[in-house]
Amino acid sequence: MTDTPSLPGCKTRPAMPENFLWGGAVAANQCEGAYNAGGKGLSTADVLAAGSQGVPRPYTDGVKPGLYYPSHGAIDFYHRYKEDIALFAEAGFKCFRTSINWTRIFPEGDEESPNEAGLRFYDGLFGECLKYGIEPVVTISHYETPYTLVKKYGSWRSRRMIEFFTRYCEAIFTRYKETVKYWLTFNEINVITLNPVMAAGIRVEADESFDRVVYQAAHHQLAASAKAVALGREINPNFKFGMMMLYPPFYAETCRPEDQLAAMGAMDSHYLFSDVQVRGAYSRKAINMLTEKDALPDEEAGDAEILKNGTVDFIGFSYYNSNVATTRKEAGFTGGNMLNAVKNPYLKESEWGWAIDPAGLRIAMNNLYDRYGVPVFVVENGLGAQDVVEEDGSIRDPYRIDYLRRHIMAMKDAVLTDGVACLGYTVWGCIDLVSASTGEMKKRYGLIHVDKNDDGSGNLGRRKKDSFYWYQRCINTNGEELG
Ligand code: BGP
Repeated sequence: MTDTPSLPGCKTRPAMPENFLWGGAVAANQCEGAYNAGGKGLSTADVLAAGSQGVPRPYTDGVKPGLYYPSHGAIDFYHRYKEDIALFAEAGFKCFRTSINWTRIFPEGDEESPNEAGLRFYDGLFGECLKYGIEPVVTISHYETPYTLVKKYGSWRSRRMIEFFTRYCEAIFTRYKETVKYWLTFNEINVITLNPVMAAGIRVEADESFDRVVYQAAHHQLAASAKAVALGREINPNFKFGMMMLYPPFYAETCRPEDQLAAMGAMDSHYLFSDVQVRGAYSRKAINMLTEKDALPDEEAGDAEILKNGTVDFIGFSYYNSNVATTRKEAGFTGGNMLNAVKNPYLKESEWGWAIDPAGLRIAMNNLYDRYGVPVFVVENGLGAQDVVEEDGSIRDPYRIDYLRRHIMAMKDAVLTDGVACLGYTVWGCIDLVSASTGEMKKRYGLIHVDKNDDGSGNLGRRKKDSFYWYQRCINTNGEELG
């Protein structure tokens, strides 16, 4: 396994910033459960049945009897958040990233006014964080869309979604304007081109142009995000808005110029999103690429203005694995977050085939900061692995500690040596939760173990893993003690 190669140069800072936001991250649909409590409506996540490694999750037309839907119960964070946040506080979290379940606030999505019970739930949740001095970092839309909006309007295919999303944002910005400062609009907004079902509740039919459908829907999300940012700043000028993208650094497989061009092209398809959200307009290359694909989205008069007025303050991104660009036809593939990756012979892989590459995180941070000059925020990073509960109840997870240690060291290199401005770092799935891609529980990311299995069995008991204590020490020493 390669370690982060050292770059020449000297440290630009002696230590991590004092206000660095160490913490953990989850998504509502992967942990809350209680899918129909408090008047909550059905979301796209609630009609995604369980899959497994290599077996896609069935996206069903409503809830079908006989199928297991992991979001319905998840880890019951809805009823246990007080106990869980107390554990996050014990670990020393400075921030906690979670999302709001849109369908708790607008159960159908197109109502005129919000559901008070849903709003009250998040009053309690954010209040509990603040009680311990934990800053909430809130994703507005994390892989769940009101299912009624899918049925009635075709989800993000429809421009009307901008109006529904804006109404939802107005309700939460107004309600939480004193409790939440950091907002991320859409989780991994670039994933709409890789997994439109998960990201937007859109199933592209065989007789449709995939590119036309997804880039049109993406345009609606980009406009909705920009409108939300502008609206949020009116409601509270102190809000800080971030975009959130999946960032897969692509390495050219060889120094053949064609491979270099392939790597550049692969990255450009992701930068399309960050260019719009950070710079406020589609880039020249994006317009060329979309024109070539015959997928230039229909825009309305005023859209350019909307995008320009709703640029973000920082870039949140997820990082799990790097990828390889090649022009070779016979290249072998392995797993990866949302997109399969070409195998990199220099890297080991997780049990789910995702390449483990700490240096890629340093590269990602540098690339983003060099390109845009706004702070970055590592809002997802972690290792999905199977854990064993020992007879005495302990959970030894040196593999997870090793993964986190090496990624945090790489992040520190980016901050301390390369001078990248970074707001914080949140371990993905700080408490075990449902895997987004497979619906499994056994793919565990947590520092805290939850007694819940793939078939829904388990008593939901929480247990601290070894990695919990390791991360606690890391946070307590502001990233100094990683041994
Ligand atoms: C990201 C998602 C998360 C999360 C994570 C790990 O793409 O934003 O929701 O689940 O990946 O992926 P998985 O759960 O598939 O292992």
